[in-house]
Formats: sequence, C-alpha cells, structure tokens
Amino acid sequence: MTDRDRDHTANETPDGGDRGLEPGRPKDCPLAPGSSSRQVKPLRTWTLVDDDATVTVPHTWNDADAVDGTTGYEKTTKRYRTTIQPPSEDDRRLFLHFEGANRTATVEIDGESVATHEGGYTAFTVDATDHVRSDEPTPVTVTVDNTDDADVPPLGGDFTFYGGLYRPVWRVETADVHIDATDHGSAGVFVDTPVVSSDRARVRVRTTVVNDRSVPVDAELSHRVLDAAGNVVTTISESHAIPAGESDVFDIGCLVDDPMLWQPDEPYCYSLDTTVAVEGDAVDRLRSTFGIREFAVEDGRITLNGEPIALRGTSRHQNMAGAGNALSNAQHAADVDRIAATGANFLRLAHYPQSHALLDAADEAGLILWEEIPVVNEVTDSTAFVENSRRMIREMVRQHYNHPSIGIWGFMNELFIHTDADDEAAVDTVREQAAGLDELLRTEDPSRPTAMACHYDEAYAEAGLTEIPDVLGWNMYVGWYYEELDAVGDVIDEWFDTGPEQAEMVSEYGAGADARLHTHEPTAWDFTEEFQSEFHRQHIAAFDDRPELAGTVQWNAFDFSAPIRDDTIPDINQKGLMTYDRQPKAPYHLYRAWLSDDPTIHIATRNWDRRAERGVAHPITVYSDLESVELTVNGRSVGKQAPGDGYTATWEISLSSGENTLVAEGHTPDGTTVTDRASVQLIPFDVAATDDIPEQGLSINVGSHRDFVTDDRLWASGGPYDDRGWGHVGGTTESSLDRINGTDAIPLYQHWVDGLDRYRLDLPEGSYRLELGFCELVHDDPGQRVFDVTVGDSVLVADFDLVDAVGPSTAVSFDTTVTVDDDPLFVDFAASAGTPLLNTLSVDSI
Ligand code: GCB
Repeated sequence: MTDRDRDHTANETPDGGDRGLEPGRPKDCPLAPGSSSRQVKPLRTWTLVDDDATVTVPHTWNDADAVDGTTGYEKTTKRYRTTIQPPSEDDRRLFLHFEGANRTATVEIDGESVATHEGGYTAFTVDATDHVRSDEPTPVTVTVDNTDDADVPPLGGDFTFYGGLYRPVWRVETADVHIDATDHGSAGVFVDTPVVSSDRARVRVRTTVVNDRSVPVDAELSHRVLDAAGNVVTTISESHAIPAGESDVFDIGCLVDDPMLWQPDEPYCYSLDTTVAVEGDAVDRLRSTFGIREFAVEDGRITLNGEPIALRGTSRHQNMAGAGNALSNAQHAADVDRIAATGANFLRLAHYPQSHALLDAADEAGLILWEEIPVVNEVTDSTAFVENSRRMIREMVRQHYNHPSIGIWGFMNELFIHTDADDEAAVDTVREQAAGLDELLRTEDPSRPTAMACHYDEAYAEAGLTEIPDVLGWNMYVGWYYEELDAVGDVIDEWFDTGPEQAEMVSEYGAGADARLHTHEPTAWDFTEEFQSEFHRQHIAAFDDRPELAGTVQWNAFDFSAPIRDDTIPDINQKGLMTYDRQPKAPYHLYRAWLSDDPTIHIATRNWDRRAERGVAHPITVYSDLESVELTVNGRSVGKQAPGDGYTATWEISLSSGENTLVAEGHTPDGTTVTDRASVQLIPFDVAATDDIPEQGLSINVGSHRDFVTDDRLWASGGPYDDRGWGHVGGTTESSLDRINGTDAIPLYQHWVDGLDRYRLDLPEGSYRLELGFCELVHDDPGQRVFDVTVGDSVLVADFDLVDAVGPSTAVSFDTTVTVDDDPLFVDFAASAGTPLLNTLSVDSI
C-alpha cells in the first residue's frame, strides 16, 4: 500500500479508526464545529518514520514505559508522516489543525518546514494552502520532540511529559472568504456576555473575517442565537467591505430577554450559528456553544451570576491506564461523568489546558473549571521562556474562550517549590513574570477571575506574589506532607486570609492510597484506603465548618502517572479517588455522600471484601448523607448511627466465618428508603482455633499492619507470634517506600521484620509448600547483611546476602516443601553479618 492509498483509505474516512474509539466526527473538530461549508477530515493514520510503524492518532510513545516501573521514560524526537489530499477546488484554503502535540512539533509540508509549535497542551493551526500540491496528495511530516527544553513550560512537575501527536489532527478546508482560522489555534469566534441578569443579557461576538481573494468583497456576517432546543432567539448581522488579501473584525452584539443562565444545577447552553456570506452566498459557517453567566470575585467569595458559590471539586490529569495521555474524546467525557457523579461542581485542570472534549462535557455537566497554563515549580528568565508562557495564555484563552464552564484562568503553580526564596533576583523574576501573566490574562479576558496556586510557605506572601491574582489557591497537604491530620481546621484558620479583596481556596489536598491495601490501624503514608478515607473525612468536616473558604479542590480525581513516584505502585501518584484504570477507591463514595444531591448510602467494603479472622472486631464503614443509618449483618441489626458531619458511620463488628451479608439502610426526610448491600468474606486465619489453614493458603504480609488484597489471595497483616498460632519471634518491624524491582506485589516487600530469631507456625499435621519473600531496602553493598534460614531441620538458604544475590531493592522468594507432625514448624534465622529479615511468608497445603 502506498502512502497515497493509505491516506485515502484511512485518514480521510470520517468514521475511520481501529482502536474502538469513537469516530473522528467533523463536529468534533474545534475548527469546524457544526460547519456545513467547511470540509473536515480527521488525519488518523500516520507512519512513525523511524520505527517503521503505522500508528493511529491520538498517539503517544510513552503509554507503556511511563508506568512500567523502570526509571524514566523515553524522551526523544519522533517523526510522523502522512499525506493530505489537495483542496477540492483551486481557490479553497487548506488548514491543518493539531489539537495537541507534546511538546514541540515541527510541521513539514512537501519537504518544506512551515511551522514549529512549542508547548504540548494547546492546539495550533497551520495554513497549508500555499504548500500543498494542487493535483496529488502532499506528504506531511510532523517531528514531535518531548526532550527537556528550558524555554518551554513546564520545566518540572509531578507528572509525565508524554511524547506524541496525542490529540486529534484535522484537515480543514474552507472557502477563500472565511472566518479567521489561524488566530492562536482558535476557531475565530469569541462570544462574551458583558451584561448578565435573569431579565436580560447582552451578548457580544467578535469575529475576524479573512478575504483571501485577489479582489475586494462585501462580506456579510450574521449570527443566529439559538436556545437549547434549537429555536432562534435572535439574529444579528453586519456587512463590511474587505479589501483583497485583508481581514476585518466584526464586533457586534445583541440583547437576549429572559435568558436562561448557565449554572451547575442547570447548565443551560445557547449556541451561535455564524455565517459569512458574499453576494448572498453563504461561504463559511460555524457553530459555537456559549452560556450566559458571569463569574466574579466579591467580598472574598467567588460569585456566579451575582451569588456566592462554594466551589467543591477535584483536579484531573489527562492520562489513564492503557492509553497514556492519548485519550479518545469519549474517554475525556467519561472522566467528566465520573467527577460529576460525585456531585462536585468544580474541576481544576491541573496543570495545563486540556482537551476541548473535556470542556464540552463540562459545559453540559455544569462543572465549573479552573484551567491553567503549565508554568509549574519554576521559571527561567529567558526571553523565549517568557514569550512561550505568554503565548500559551493567548492560546488557552482564545481556544477555550466560549466554554461556559470555564470560570477561572490560572497562570502558575507552586513557584517556590524550586525557586530559592532567598535569591532576590530569582524572586524578582518570578514576581515580574507572575504580574505579567496575570495582566495578560486580564487583557485577553477581562470577564474571568485569575488564579495562582501556592504551596504552604510564607515565601509567596513575602515575595508579593499573593496579591497578584483574584483567586489565591493554597495547595495544603496537612496530614500528609506536614502537620498532623487533626490540625487541618487550625491550619486553615491560621493560614487563610478571608479578607474581601481576594477569594482564597484550598486548591489541592490529598492522600495516597492503594485500593489493595487495608488496615485496622491507618497511619499517614501507609497507602491504605482506610487512611485515605479518614483523611478526607476530616477535611470534609473542617471545610463544612468554614464557609468562608471560596472553594476546595481535592487532589486528584484519578491516580495519574508521575515518574518520580515509588509509593506502592511505581510511577503512579496514588492520591486519586479512583485508580489509574478508573476503579473507585472507598472515599470516592464519601464525596458522593458529601456533595451529591441524590441520597447516598454506600457500604465501603468493596475493595476490602476479604478479611482475616483473627479474633478481632472488623470495622465496617458506611458513607451516607442520611440522618441515620442502620447496618444489618447476616440479617441481624448491629445498630443505627448518625453519619453526621463527616458523612461516615463505622461499626466495629464480629463477622462470621465465610460470607457475610451487609445491608445498610436509611430514610430520606420524605420517607424514601435508601439501601446498599455488600458482602464480606471472613477467611479463617486463626490457625490455633480452626486447626487448619485457610483454603486460599496462609499468606502473611510479615512486617506490616496492612492487609494486601489481590484477586486471588488475601495477604493478612503480620505480627508477633500469639495465640492465633503464627507470627515472628523477636525483631522489630521496619518499612521503606523506596522503589522495589522484581515484583508486582510491591506492598508485600515494603515492610519487614528486622532481626527476627524465628517464625513460628502451629500448623496441623500435613504437607505444605512454604514460600518466604525477602527484599533489601537498607543496604546497598554486599556483606552488610548475611544470614541463614533454616526450616525445621533443613537449611533453606545459607550465607544469604540479598545484595550479592539479587541486588538492593529487589524482591526475591524461595520455596520449599515441609511435613509437619505434632510439633510447631519453626523457621529459624541466624546472621553472620548485620541482622536477618523477612518480608513475606505463605503456606499452602499440598
Ligand atoms: C502538589 C502539586 C501537584 C502534585 C501534588 C502531590 O502540590 O501541585 O502537582 O502532584 O502536590 O501529589 O504531591
């Protein structure tokens, strides 16, 4: 197949696509929404030249290596090649619209370099008209580069800088008199609502019309305002004579009586049908969506349509399991659905502009957005860096101007994370750039408040930065990076200035969790779902008590890829309320209870549905916004509780061996009964009581207070030998969150018992397979820890030196078979250097 054939058969098939994604519909092209006079085709199929591979755009080359547990990911330059068809008629114009290429893209058409775009999060459009062959397909090569570049924000950050043509690419053909298609990647129609009230609104539309003919034209521009049902509300038009080869700005407005205002509870969208006509012939046409609404900051609160609104929400990075950042429009929209289902009214697009598909969905869902440019952690004083940041502001604002959901524009995140606050010149540079970006935002869009996010440090106020934006965000990690969790209310009271000039909000707060990890004793940084739940319960209670906060933004809706993270899943920042593949963690439902208008009752045991029987009561947590909730276990009521401020009720109950049926029930004020059902399996780990081992095997997370629940096994938290009939003798428990190689079950190797004498197992008579797991997370050099492990009378390993055998931070396990008669089984440890250790132990009957 030649390139020409490929282009024709795949690229230009409007509903092409081989990844099961939704087809590239012309209406999804940001440069041609709703247009009947533009010809729009998605360019989906490309050849990755150096890899000699055919790929489908959206495409990234880092979808796998960003999260494969190895250090780093491929930062390189790759060339994508395709061909495009000539314009259908000689006088038509041809544009290539790139929704996003990270981070620098150079476009060559027919071998000639025609454009370079720096910055991976905003769209750009190339006028291809003068570069394409008139009678045959023209080759197009796009060189995309995601290597570090000190002139292109972001310079750093806790996220992956995926390389690739990771958002759709479009071929757009227009007439020779058309709406400007090259204004910073925008569609060229800008709708404002300078006067908003429920009686009357003023709508103003600015449009640049370009005359690419060699003769002057009289162009008539008309706009029809349509309501949500498609009825024409009003029509306005104006005619301008435009000289040959020139363009003209049409700035026209109209009044809308009794407008429906856009707001989260009723996200009413109007549309605007724009037509350019020459001598009565419609030559270009676009459909824009807009809303009639007004965001402002008054008396320290954010207002929507004149009323203060408490912003409650979360943040989102644009990547997910399997796709990296090359998401389909449907995947973007599904994320909005997941967030909106919690009842959130706010979403911070941290730390960069995101896909129009997400914004479209937010417009419809009534989610208010804070969108920001990726100036993160630090800046440089290079002119190119400053110019790139400023251009990103123009691109972001112009491309997303009409979206009613955008309430706030952000321009910086946590600049004093990497800027030395004692370096006066550096501080001056940050302040100057912050002031410049803020001012540019106000010039580009006077109608929306500006925002900046800071971390918990005096440096921002001392540098005079805090005065700059309308909305000051504080990224507060009380109970995680600093302070104790129960200090959250006090910290807010001391830290926040809720004075009238600015709105102050908690622009981030969060705690990491792994849905597989559970505990009876949650502590910060143990990555259990139970600590994450308690963290959010306390934050929610503190926020509810402080209505003066302009908003609160949980970090993050979804686990996201972050190369600096080790935690319990390497390369993933685990502060999501959902996992990287979008499975809910328990606190996702806590947010539903807090924010959703629907009555909520949720038994939070879904990810901890297998528990170890060991003679203790088990916490069963229910999230609910109902006044009272009754929990029934196996048909017997264990009592009623009032979930109260933290929307959480927890019962400590005895479960029965095997399957337990849980039913939680409450009533709404109008008497409707709301019920949730779940089941929990109690696995008999009490070997002494049962004189047996669990059918699944006796699997112990030896040095850990965490249960590790996988699809096929419950690894119970460990502990010293006691009357359950198993446990370590001697030694202390230790832990580390360093990166571990050689296993997917990382949480089993992060904790260990150090210096143990033996492990005792009171097993019933029989034959067993015994497996012991080890990992060295303290020493880097051989010879520092050398020990023998003896099982019964046989030496399992002698002079075992983990570093020498497998290297540091590497999991390894050994297994053996043993026969047990009347006596307990002892696994003995003796060191000739350092101390022995043990991470995991598992016994299966054979
Ligand atoms: C922050 C950053 C964000 C990080 C987050 C974290 O303050 O703004 O980019 O991902 O903390 O999880 O540490």
